[in-house]
Amino acid sequence: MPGFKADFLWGGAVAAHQLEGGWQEGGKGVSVADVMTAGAHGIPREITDGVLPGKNYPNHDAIDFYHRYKEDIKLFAEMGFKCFRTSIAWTRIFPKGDELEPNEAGLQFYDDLFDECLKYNIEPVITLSHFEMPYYLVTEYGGWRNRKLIDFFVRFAKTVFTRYKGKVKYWMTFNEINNQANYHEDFAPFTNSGLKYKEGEDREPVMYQAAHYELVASALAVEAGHAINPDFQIGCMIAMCPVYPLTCNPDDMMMSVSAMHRRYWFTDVHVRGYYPRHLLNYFARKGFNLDITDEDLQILKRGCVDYIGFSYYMSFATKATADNPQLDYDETKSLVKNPYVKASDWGWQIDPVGLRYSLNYFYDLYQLPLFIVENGFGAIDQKESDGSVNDQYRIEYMQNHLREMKKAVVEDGVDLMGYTPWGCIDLVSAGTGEMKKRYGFIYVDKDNEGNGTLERSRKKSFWWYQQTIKSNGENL
Ligand code: P53
Repeated sequence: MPGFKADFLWGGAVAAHQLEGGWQEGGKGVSVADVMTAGAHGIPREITDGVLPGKNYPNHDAIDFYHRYKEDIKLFAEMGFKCFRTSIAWTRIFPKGDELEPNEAGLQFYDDLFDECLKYNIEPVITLSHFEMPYYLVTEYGGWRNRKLIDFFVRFAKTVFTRYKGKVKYWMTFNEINNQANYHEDFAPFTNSGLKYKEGEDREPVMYQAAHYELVASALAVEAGHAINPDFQIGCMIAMCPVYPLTCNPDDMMMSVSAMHRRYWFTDVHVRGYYPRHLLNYFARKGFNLDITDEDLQILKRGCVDYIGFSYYMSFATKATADNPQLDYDETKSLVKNPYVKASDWGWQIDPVGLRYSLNYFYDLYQLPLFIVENGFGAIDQKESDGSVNDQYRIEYMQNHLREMKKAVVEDGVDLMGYTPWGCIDLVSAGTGEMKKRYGFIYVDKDNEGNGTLERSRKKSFWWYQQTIKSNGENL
């Protein structure tokens, strides 16, 4: 039976702000991640007005990858990584975001980091904006509610495309751009788009406006990137949580279609270069008057992505209710528990079949190469007295997902480029700011309060993943 391609990109994924630390080193500016405190499951992270004394900001030091990347990449190489997904912290390159000239120390850091990867034949896979835009752009410009952000982002993109055109081939523009479909909570609008809502403001059109500017900026970046190096592969990055109908009641099925429309129209624009009709009709019904120019619509057509990068952790479920005849989707109210699957300690529903479903969903719709750029199990790990971590539950989670991924490739014929599990080394959780929600194959000695030696050690899953890569998935 055929398996994965010979050049399948096995690797791991992280994001700059969740592991680098060094938040004030090398001329780095303050990012949106630097003003978020630590929360927990059910306790949202606080977004403070700047960096305040006496608060715990876990991203400031993170796991000190900024100083330890050589040691960490060596461990990735030992596992056999073919690629390593990380992001470039925008604030290392343009500390405030609106400068005309980049910060050389920041550029040099990523030169060194990419050289270290290439030394082991590990391909860097780079996200341009992963929840870490300059905080200055929030306070001075209102974040992505401001059209000026397009120019700032494109300048940043062109700068790094040009600088690393011989070192990086695989890129993504905006991490999980569709998280902000959940605009009722503060986290996603802030981390995606630097949006701080005003009291009583109608949040929804602001989100659509910000997302539109980002999609235009993404398209301009794709166009510029292809001109800088025609070999570049530039993708989008979508948070894929398929929304199932709770039952086969036709109304539940239509509610699921509506929910999928609200969460995944972003992919349509990235891939096809135009807005789906259902969304334009929705804007009209809601009376949203958005700044979308004819020139923008031309740009979207010119900057279609080369592949679809996506994260997959869980599936959702929804049902129709009598008080919602228009099937409007509100992520804080419309989701129900799926009785057929279990959930993690953080309430994330574990659904390996949903990964096969997601791969088929994307491939049926778009026929573009797919890249699973995040997947994994956030769990509490117990370090034994001999220093080992027996994370069999993580191995099981991944094995079950990889088996479904393999069926999608071998049986369903999906074109899959690679697989980079999230947090291949323990790092700061995006959603909660915790250290104890661990994803890694590599354990990092640090706790929620910031105590620990930062020492790295191999978990049981390290050896399992090493074997998986070595056999190109034959051992699954
Ligand atoms: P944490 C929500 C739903 C799906 C993925 O998340 C998400 C989120 C945001 O929390 O984020 C992605 O750390 C994101 C990573 C993040 C990872 O999933 O909350 O791209 O930055 O760390 C896992 O457990």
